[in-house]
Amino acid sequence: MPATIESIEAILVDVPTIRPHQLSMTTMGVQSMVIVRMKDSDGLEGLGEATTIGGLAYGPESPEGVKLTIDTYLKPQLIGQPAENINTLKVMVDRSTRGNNLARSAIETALLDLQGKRLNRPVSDLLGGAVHTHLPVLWTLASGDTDRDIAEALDLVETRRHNAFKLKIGARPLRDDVRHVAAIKAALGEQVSVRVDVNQAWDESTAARGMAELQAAGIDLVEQPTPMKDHAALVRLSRKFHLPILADEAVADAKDLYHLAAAGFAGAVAMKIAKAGGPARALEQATVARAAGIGLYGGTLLEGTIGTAAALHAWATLDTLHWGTEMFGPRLMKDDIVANPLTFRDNGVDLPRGPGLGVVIDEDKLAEYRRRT
Ligand code: MUC
Ligand code: MG
Repeated sequence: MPATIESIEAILVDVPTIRPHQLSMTTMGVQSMVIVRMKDSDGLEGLGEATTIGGLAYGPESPEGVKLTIDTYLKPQLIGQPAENINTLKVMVDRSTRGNNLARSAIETALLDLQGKRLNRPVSDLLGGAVHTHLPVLWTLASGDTDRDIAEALDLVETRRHNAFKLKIGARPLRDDVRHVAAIKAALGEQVSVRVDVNQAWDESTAARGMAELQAAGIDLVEQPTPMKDHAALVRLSRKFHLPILADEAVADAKDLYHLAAAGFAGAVAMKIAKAGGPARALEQATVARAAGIGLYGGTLLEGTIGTAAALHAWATLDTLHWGTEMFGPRLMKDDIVANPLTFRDNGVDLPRGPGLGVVIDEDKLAEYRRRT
């Protein structure tokens, strides 16, 4: 008898951040995650996670909405189904559900974790096999204060936690942002890579001025300078500057990337399991990117350890990640709900060992941070 899916629980969890995290659209003091626990008839459990930034400030799915989607729509379809053919289950969900990629990502992750545990293999094996066991990870400086950001970065460089940094800008006038970024780059020096993420805050002419000044300041990469739907602006900017652009909000899945590439975009793409609808779907973008000569980057929506581990299993299957990864989400949070946190060392993170995601829930911590309604 093949194992069937017996129960699915979607749990809202709120963990404070170690400091305010300031983006162009919101400042975070807490991270809210939806943790999925999927049990099968053999007693195995698969874990998944869906996480976004600032409720509805970043994207169209909120943590509360993800829980509702899973509880009301996805769970009733999946209960009682054979758990072992993930593609069949994905086809079923695709037929009944549009959008809702965060919820789908949590479900795909839980199915992969369950399958990995059943087969006693890591999730990366289910995705074709890891070609790396250690991945580079940058850190985001976003305290909102230049001196505090510099002190934070110098400490992380000194302890070999990170040697690349992303600065969140776009909330302040351009002149102030450029001054802030240039001061940090000057303090960190040539050996350290400094990039910026504008999170869509600029119009095209502000972006053109900003990119010229950031190029002169020695910045390596500019992420999503213009609004997500303005593909034409992203294409024009990418052709105007040598400073590369990283497309983030503009590209959720392989189809978005195909359209951007076909329009003439030259640059790189931030893959995210949440945007794409799961680790396997996120990897579909890598195929399009490789065909179009677009660089790859392992992105995050600031997931906790479960979502971060799922993404790492996916990114580890890629030979080249031109811009590394930003899978530091668990370290932005004050605490962890897993018993075996990821190992961050040597400017990167180790791929967790399986079976499955290689992550074990800490029941006491989950009870502590679980949202009480
Ligand atoms: C984003 O837009 O890239 C990733 C790192 C970070 O600090 O924010 C996220 C979202
Ligand atoms: Mg971004």
